[in-house]
Amino acid sequence: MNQPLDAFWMPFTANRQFKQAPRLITRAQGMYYWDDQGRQILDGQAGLWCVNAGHGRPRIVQAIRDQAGELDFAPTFQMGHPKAFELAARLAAIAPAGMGKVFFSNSGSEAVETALKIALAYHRVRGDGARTRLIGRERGYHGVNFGGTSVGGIVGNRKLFGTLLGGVDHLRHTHDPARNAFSFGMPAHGAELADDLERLVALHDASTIAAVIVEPLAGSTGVLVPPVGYLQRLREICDRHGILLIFDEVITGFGRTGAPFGAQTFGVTPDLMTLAKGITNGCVPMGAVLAKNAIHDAFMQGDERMIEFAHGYTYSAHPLACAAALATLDTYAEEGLLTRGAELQEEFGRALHTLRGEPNVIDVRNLGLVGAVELAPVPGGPPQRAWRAFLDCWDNGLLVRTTGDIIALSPPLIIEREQIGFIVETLRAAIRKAA
Ligand code: PXG
Ligand code: PLP
Repeated sequence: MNQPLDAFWMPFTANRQFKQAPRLITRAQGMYYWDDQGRQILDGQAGLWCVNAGHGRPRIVQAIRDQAGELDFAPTFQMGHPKAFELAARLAAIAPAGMGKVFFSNSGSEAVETALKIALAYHRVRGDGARTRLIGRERGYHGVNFGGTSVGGIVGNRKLFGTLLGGVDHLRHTHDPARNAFSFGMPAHGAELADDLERLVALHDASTIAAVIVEPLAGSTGVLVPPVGYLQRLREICDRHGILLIFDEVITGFGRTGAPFGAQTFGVTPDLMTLAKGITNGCVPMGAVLAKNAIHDAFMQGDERMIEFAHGYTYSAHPLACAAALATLDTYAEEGLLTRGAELQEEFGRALHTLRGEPNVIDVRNLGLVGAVELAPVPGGPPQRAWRAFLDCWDNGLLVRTTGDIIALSPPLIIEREQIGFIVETLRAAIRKAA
C-alpha cells in the first residue's frame, strides 16, 4: 500500500481491523472484480446489491461519458431537463399499474425519507393530519437517515442515536426458523404475523397511523423471504384502516426477485415504493419514490402558483444519474435481466440448498437471485463463523456479504451456470474451514 489509509473513516466497517489488512478493489468487469494484487474475484453480491447488470457495461459507460460532456448539471427546482421526464415515464412503465409518479433522490436512504414525508403530507393535505405515526418492522433496514433509522429495526443501527423520531412503532419480524428452516423460496408459515398490525392499530388507533413501511423481502438483515400470504394480509389490513403501505424496494427492485419489482413477484401493490441501487446499475448514485397516481394527485390542489410539496434535493434527477439509469433500463430490457432471476431461481436455489448438512449450517434461504446461508453462532462471542468464511472466500476469489452469522448472496443477474457452481463450492469449502 502506497497511500496512508487513516483519513477515510469507512462506512459500516471495522476500521482498525480493515486497515491492518486492507482489501482494495481496483477494477471491475462483468461478473468480476480485481484487487490491487491483480487477483480476480467473482462478485457474489453485485457490488452492494446494486450492480444488477454486472460491471462496466459499455452502453452505460458511454451514456455517462456523453452526458458529462453535454449537460453536466441542471436544477430540477422550477425547471427541468428532458432525461428526467423520460426516465420517470420509463420507470412508471415497468412499475405496477397505477404507480405512475416518480420523485427522485440520490440514495435509498433519501428515498425512504422522501416516502415517509409524502405519506405524512398526503394525509395532511387530505385533512387527515392526525395520522402521524409510522410503523416499521423488527429487523427492517431503511437506510441511515433519521426517519429510516427510526422505522428501521436493526438494533445495532439504532442504539447509538437516542430516541430518534417519536411516534414510531414496529411490527414483529417474520423470521421463524423453527417452522421454516430450509424453505425453498417463500416459507409456508407466518402469514398470520401480519396481524401484528392489528395489535398496533388496537394500541394506537388507526386514525393516528400514517403508514407502514416494510421491505417485501428483507435484505440487509440477512435475507428474510416473506411467508406465503403475509404481504397480502398486510395489504388488506392497511386498506381496512386507511393506512398507506410502503414497500422499500431498494434491494428487491430491478430484477432481484425475478420480476422488475418485488411487488410484482409477490402480487401485492403498495401505495409508495422506494428504489435506488439497481436503478443506475450502481454507476451513479440515485434513488426514487414511485407513488400511486392518487397520492400525487391529492397534492395538486390550491393555488397553482404555490409549490405543492416542499421537498427535494439539489441533485434530484441529476443528469448523469438519469443518463445512467436510461442506459441501465435499456440494458436490462435488451438482455431480459429483470426476469432472469425467475429463470435461474430453481438452479440457483437448488445449488445453494446443497449446503444443507455442511457444518453449522442452520438455514438456507432463497428467492430469485438472492440467497442466504445462516450459520450457528459460536456461543458467547461476536459472530465469527460467517466472517471467517467471508475471509476464506475472499482469499479464494469470491466476494460475499455477511451480517452476523448470515452469509448473503446477490450476484449480478448476468450470472452463468458455472459461476453459480463456483460460488457454491467456494462457499462450501469456506464453511467447512470455518467450522
Ligand atoms: N432501504 C433498503 C431496503 C436498503 O437495502 C437502503 C434503504 C438505503 O440505501 P442507501 O443507498 O442509502 O444505502 C438500503 C440499502 C448490506 C447493505 O450489506 C444493504 C444496504 C446498503 C449497504 C449494505 O446488506 N441497503
Ligand atoms: N445544507 C445546506 C447549508 C444547503 O444549502 C443545502 C442545499 O442547498 C443542503 C444542506 C442540502 O443539500 P442537498 O440538496 O444536496 O441534499
